[in-house]
Amino acid sequence: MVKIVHMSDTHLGYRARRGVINQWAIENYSKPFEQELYDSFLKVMNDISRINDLDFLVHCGDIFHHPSKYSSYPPLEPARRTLKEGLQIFFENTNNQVPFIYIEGNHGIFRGYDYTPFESHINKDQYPNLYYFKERDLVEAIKLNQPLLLEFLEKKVRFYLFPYFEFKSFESYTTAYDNWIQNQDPKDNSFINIAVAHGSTGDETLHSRVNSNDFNYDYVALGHEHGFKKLSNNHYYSGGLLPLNFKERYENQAYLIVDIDENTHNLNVNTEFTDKILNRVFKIIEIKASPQDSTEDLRKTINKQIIEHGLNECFNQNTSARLKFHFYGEITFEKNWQINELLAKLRRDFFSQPTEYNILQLIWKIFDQSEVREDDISAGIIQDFILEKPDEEFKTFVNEKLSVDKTNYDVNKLTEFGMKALKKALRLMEKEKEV
Ligand SMILES: [Mn+2]
Repeated sequence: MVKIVHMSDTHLGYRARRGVINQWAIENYSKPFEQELYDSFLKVMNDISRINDLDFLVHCGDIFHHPSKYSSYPPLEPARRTLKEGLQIFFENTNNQVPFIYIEGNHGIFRGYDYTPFESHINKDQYPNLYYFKERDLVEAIKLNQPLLLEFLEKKVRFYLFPYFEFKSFESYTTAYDNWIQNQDPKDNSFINIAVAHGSTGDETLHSRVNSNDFNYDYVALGHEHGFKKLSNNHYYSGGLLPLNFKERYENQAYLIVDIDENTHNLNVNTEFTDKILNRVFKIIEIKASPQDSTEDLRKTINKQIIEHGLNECFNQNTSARLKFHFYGEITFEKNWQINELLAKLRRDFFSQPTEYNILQLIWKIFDQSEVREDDISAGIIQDFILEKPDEEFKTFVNEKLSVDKTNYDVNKLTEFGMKALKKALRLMEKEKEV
């Protein structure tokens, strides 16, 4: 049996920012939710390092949250120290006998630079059993037309590595990547062949050869999507460590313990959910607002929620809540102003009395029910739609519209524009989700 732990998207250094109380977890060092990520990471690294007969630990990218596309700051100092400590714990407890394989994602790298914070801020060379791959390694492999792999002869295991690479951003990259990827087709089935990739089909950063069974990998360890997801019998996203934002709260995060039989190559995948470690209330609360409600009625409803969740007590960095209120119902302009004004005031009150309220974050969103009723192009529907036969269906749609309109536009050209716009919108949505 070969035993592998698959983890990903730790995002050390992530801080909740919007509508957050200004409190430190450790004075001038870390913020409360940020600290919870560090503590959870160290706990998980300790747990993993104590798994019996572990052969490999694989991390599929985004260990650090910074730098990222929108922030060129290096990782926060506590994030850097936590990673060092986590590596220390892992290698000490395993007597340096278990390889840790890490590929870079799109976070924690300086865009346009060949060196990364993992090299400039960590000194990866001090860990003898750490295997590290970044975009530059992939680019070199493409130039040399060679596979990017790591093999362990005595265990008969090969890892095929796919650090994050935006191969769809230029046509020349796309072609080069398409040509090169054939090198990643395992020739030798007497080995256990594992792909390790950071990317997703949603934003076109996961190649279809990796996403499919084309190359017959025994297991495909994926990172980039933050929720645990089983794509097929042998393709998995482990998800991150903890939910980072409210969307991710409704997914699960995990590390996976993957056992592979060396003879049959049969898989057994155990999911260890890490979102269970979360210590605080972290929740979207739905509130129906009707036009008759007075400000006082709304205030009472919210206070009732605060009490029901046990948040009317002294602020505690470990347990303080992350809350988002969703207001729905018949929302008039007046109602909209009423809610915004009230919530802004309540938040000021809560945050200015930290001995009375245990709240870390308070944000809200207002949904008008008329939006829901007329909304036939919600995100989910577009995404389902686009996965079917988008161009054909779109063409039919444009044709119908034009036959009413009776003008003579070029339907093919319009379809092409429409597809481009949709794809761009979806990519933007994916990026926003990522946070
Ligand atoms: Mn990512």
